[in-house]
Order: sequence, then structure tokens, then C-alpha cells
Amino acid sequence: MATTKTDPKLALAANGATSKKSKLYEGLTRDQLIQAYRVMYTSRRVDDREILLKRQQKIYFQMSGAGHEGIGVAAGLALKAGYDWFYPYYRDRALCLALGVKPYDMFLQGVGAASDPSSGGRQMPSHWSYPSLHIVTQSSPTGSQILQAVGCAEGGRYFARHPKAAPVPDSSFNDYRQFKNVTFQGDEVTYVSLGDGTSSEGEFWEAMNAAALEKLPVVFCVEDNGYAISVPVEVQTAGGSISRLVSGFPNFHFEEVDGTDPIASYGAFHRAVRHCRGGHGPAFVHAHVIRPYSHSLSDDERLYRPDSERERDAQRDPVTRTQMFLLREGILDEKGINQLEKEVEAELQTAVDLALEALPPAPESITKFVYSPDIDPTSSAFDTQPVAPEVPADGKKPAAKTMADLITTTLRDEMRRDDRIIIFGEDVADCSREEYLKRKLVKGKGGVFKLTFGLQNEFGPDRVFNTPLAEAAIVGRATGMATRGLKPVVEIQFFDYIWPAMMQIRDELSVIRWRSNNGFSCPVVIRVAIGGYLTGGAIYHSQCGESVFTHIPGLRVVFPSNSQDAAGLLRTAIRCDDPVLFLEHKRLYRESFGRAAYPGPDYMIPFGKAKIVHPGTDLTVITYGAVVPRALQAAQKLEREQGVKVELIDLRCLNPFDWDTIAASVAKTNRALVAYEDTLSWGYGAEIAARLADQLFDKLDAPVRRVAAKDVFVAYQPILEDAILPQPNDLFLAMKELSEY
Ligand SMILES: Cc1ncc(C[n+]2csc(CCOP(=O)(O)OP(=O)(O)O)c2C)c(N)n1
Ligand SMILES: [Mg+2]
Repeated sequence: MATTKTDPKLALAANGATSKKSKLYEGLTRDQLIQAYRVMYTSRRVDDREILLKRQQKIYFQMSGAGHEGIGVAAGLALKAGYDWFYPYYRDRALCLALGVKPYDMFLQGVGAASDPSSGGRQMPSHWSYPSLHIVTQSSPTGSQILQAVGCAEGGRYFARHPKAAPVPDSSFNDYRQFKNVTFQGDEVTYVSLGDGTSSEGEFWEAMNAAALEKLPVVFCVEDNGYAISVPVEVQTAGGSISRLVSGFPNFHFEEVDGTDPIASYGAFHRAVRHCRGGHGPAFVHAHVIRPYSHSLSDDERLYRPDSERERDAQRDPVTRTQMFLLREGILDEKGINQLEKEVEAELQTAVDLALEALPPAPESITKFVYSPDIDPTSSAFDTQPVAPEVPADGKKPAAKTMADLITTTLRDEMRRDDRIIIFGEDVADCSREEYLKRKLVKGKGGVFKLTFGLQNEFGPDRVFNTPLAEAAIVGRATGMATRGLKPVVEIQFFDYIWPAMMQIRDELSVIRWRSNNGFSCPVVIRVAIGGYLTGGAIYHSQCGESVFTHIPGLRVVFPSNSQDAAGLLRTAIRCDDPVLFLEHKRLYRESFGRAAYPGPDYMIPFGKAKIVHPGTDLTVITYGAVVPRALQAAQKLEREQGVKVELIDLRCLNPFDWDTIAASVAKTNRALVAYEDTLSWGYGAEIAARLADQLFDKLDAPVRRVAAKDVFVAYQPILEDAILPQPNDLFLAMKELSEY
């Protein structure tokens, strides 16, 4: 651990005694300082312009970077655009300008222009995204970028260690790799910034831990302006100093600096970056800055900060300080300053005029880039036939594999085919202490359900590894890696514990392509063990809740009921270019229902294609997952006892879902029952029932009915579990009643 502290009072003057042309300031030349001042001044004036435009109602929001210009420009000078990677936050205007973003680009986002390079009018201003500069799309939730930055650094390191994974292979089949141009550098650094308040988010600590554990080249920059909106730092951070709190993390280089001083900040950043480039681990730069323009234009800080405090801050204004410094050092005289400022004003005037003329996006464009425009996983390209199973030499039937078997086999097949697939999560490795495996002291675990058993053994610990127990980190890191071109296939151990990752799934993973107007994408696969009927699983090992996720645009949701479908759909999930939530019912993992022979290494099923499990003419039952075998049992009984022929549809894929198959069936049977394991109200079946009522009203001879769990959590005692979850008899009675209606 190394720590450097700069005395804020001394820094700017430190090198300022003479004015020789060749003098360096923490390694910066006089020309670089003039350039730095130009960036800082431009940044401040873009803020001022935006504030004016907002008051004139020509833009719709404003968030300033005022007071943060010193640290921003310093970071920009210490790092390389298009080489290093950047996860900035909204105050990083000066950093973006230093990296090469034009004020015009920023104004385009303010007016919400179609040509806004960050988002095409989809995101607020100061939500930077510039792919060619490696500035990765950011969102508004405070801190959700931090774990992704860690994943980004991991992705770069993976490609540096496994360069053969990077090129797009010659293959007859189009997979996501054809649309990911992977670039990486052996000594690249990932920058991530956040405010002082944001350091209270749990994801910050998960990211710090992961970066320290993996010794990743990430520079964390906390821009501490002393406030999170109106909450002062001593209420936010125990003891008032984030530097003090993080100082125990191993492998870090620490800097604490006056972030209003661009020279001292550059020195700090330079040392931090050197530590990272040298492969020694992450760095932490704690920059003390000011916030002269309130939190945003919607906030008036005079309500909670007295004038005396605001005046004290104003003394440290980075733009005026730097201007004074240049004058004092004789780097620019007054004329030079005036000239520079005039040039900036002229550039901004032109940029504003042009931006105000820019066309808004077309309303019809709203659904563009919800999903990949390049690969359609619902298309016939994903419709392949299973290979004929090998018949054993003794002439017996080919072995019927469980769903668990075929998921493992599919993962193994795909990992052999694609070096970019990596698997991580809690307990997924065979054994983290590799030497036990090597010395054959242990067999290995491979997941609490053993679905990843043997994969670390075959593919090594770079590709299959355990992570800390932190679900947001699993999904956030995967998102960052996928942004770089990897294909993380991560595991959430139980659906019941997916919630810490919810922010990453809903506000990041699913929306990155759309919000960046196709500038970035992150096709991660999240495998999740879900569901009940376990006798003893209780509240926290038995939940469903898939409709929470089918409600998220941009996320594919798959829920197979049998081995062959699991294999075909998992392969589609891995090869496609969208994020996929792959739900695996625990009760079905080793059930005798739905076992099948190995369908071969290229077997795929397109998304959004249902399967008719049992054809019929009298009543349509629409279901999926573990209700499929239960509904089948009920349908067979009804046919045996009453001669009623039920058409049973297994949706297999929940988003997209196969409306055509449902509609064709209900048009024939005129009766529909939707059955699902989740709680009844607001559940997945509600959407199907609503569509049936809306679009097939004329075809229906009976009301659309639902069978689902009671509106309570799943209980431990099996008698209670049985009463809560839909049973074959509940399905039988509902089918019978509906057929008699
Ligand atoms: C997860 C989340 N919670 C709340 C907010 C609302 N919010 C936006 S900025 C902010 C304060 C951030 O303070 P800090 O991290 O210190 O950054 P600063 O704005 O001071 O630079 C809050 C509460 C949000 N965007 N995201
Ligand atoms: Mg703050």
C-alpha cells in the first residue's frame, strides 16, 4: 500500500517560483497547462450555456460539472482516450472534454437531438457515452457504474491473457462475436468516478473488494464536494473521510488531493495510473472539490448552506485559481487569457447555434435497439434439429439425460467452441484452492446443484471461478465484461437472492444498448435456479417471480420444462446478442419427466416458440416450467375420465412469447386456461389473459381462467406448500370446470 497526501495550500505554488519556458509542473509542460485551462474554462462555460438554455426552455435538464474541472482535466491528461476505459459520472464534463468530446456533442444531448452521439435523445445531458473514446454509457443511479468498471478491467485482462479469444472465428453460424470488435491493451487502465455520497452505496464496497482481490488496474476517483444533494459528508461517511475508511484495502495505491488544483491532481493521477499500468493493483484518488452551482438546476443550495460556507468554497474555485496561477507563473498574460476565452466563447456560440438546429429523433425510432439489430434469436437460424442419438453397442435405448445433465453438457460444448465464455458466481468452481484439485485431494463441487461440475477442471480457473457472495457484483462485473466482448454465463444461486442484483439487471444490463443508441451492448446470460415443489424449500428457496423480469424491456426471459428444451434454449441464449435471464426449475433438474438423449453440440431452439405438449380440441392450457408436467397429468386424467381433449402449450420462452401458437389454439378450442407457479395476482398469466380478452374476445366461449399459487410466500411445512402451490388436482378441476362452461 502506498499513500500520498498533498497539502492543498501548497500545491499550486509548489513549482511556481520561476517562469522558465522549459519548466515542468508535475511533469506537465506550459503548453499542456494552457490546454488544461482551455478545457477547464470550456467546461465551465458549457455549464453556463446550458443553464441559460434551460432557463430559455430550449433544453430540458442541466447538471453541472462546475468545481470539478481540476480533477477532471488531470485525469484526462493522465489517461489515454481510446486506449484506457472510462466509467465517468455526471460531474465529469471536463474529463470528457479533455478526452476529446466536443461541446457541440454535449449540446446535442441537451436538446435531445437524433444526432446526440451519447444516446440519440434518450438520456439526460451529462450522461456520457462515446464508444470510440472508450467512454462507456452511464446511467443515473448513483454508483451502478462502479462494478461494471471492475468487469471492464477484468475483460481487458482476460483478453490480454487469452489473446486467441479475441478474433472473430470463421464459422458458418453467426454468433454475437461477429458484432463485437474486441480491442485490448496489456497495460490499459479503467477509470471510474463517483461522488462522496455515492461511496455509501453497497456496490461501491463490492467493487473495491473485487478490485483489490483481483489486483485489477482500476482507478477509483471519489470527487468529494462535501455534499450529496443536501446531505453533508459527515452525515454520509463515518468519520467524514472516505480515504480513512478505505485505507485497509490491500493492493491499492492511495492518493488524497486538492481536486481544485489541476497540477496536484495530475501528479496524484499520474502516480495512481502508474501503479495500475504496472500491474500492481487498483488505485484510489480522493479529490476534494467544490460544488458552486448547487446539486442541479432543480436544487437551490442556499436552503441548506449559508453564504459564509459558499463563499469559503468560492475562494477555491478551480477555474479562477488556475487562471491566477497561469498569470502568476507568466504562462499566459492577460491578453493571452482574454484571447483564449474569446476563442472558447466563439466555439460555444457556433456549437449552440448548430445544436439548436439539430433535428429531434423520430417517434417511430423508440423501439430501435431494445434488442440487438444484428442477431434475431427468434429467427430460423436458431432452429436446428437434434442429432440422432448414438445407440449404445448393446443395442439398448440411448441414455435419457436429465435437465441438469444437458445444461452441464451444453455449457461444456459451448465453452469448447467459444473461448470468450466465462462462468462465475457463488460456488460454481470445482474448488477455489486449485492445489487440492491438482493433487487430487478433492473431486470438486461445481455449484450447489452441481451443474458446473468439472468445468473448472477442464477450462481452468480463468474461465470458471468463484466470486465473493455479492449478487450485484456478479451481474455488474458480467455487464462490464460483456461490454468488452466476453460472454459471461453467470449463476445466481437461488432466484430468491437475485434482488441485490436487481438494479444492475433492470437499470443497466437490460437498457445499455437502448440508452446508448446501440453504442454499447452487454449480452450476458444469467442462469438462475428457481421454483418450489421442493418439500422444505420454504420462503427463501422456492420463490418464482418471473413476471418482474418479463416486465423489463431489453431482457430475454427463458423458462424450460425439460432437458432437450433446456439444452436448445441455453445454446441460443449463449450465442445470441441480447442479455438473457435463463430460469432453471430446481425441481425439474433431475426429474424423470422430460429426460432426453443428448441432442448434439449445435442444437438450438429459437426464442419465442412454444411447444404443444399435448394436442387437443376442447380447451387450451397455457403454461411453462414445473406446471407443465402437472398440467399434463391433469389433462391426461381429464381425457381418460371425461373424454375432454386439452391442448397443452408449454411456452418455454416468456419474453418474447409465442402469441401465434396461443392464438391459433384458442381460435380452435374457444377456451383458455393460463397456469403458472408464481402467485396469482399481477403474475405472468395476467398478461396472457389480458391479451386473450383483448384480441380473441370473439373466439371465446368461456371466461379466461387462471390457476396459480395463492397470494402468499411458499411455506416450509409440506402440507402448507401443497396448499400454496398449484397442484395437479387444482389444474384438473379448473380444466374440467372450464370445459363444462
Ligand atoms: C441510487 C440512487 N439514489 C438516489 C439518486 C438521486 N441522486 C442523484 S445524485 C444524488 C447525490 C449524489 O451525491 P454525490 O455522490 O456526493 O455526488 P455529487 O452530486 O455531489 O457530485 C442523489 C441522491 C440516484 N440518482 N440514484
Ligand atoms: Mg458530493
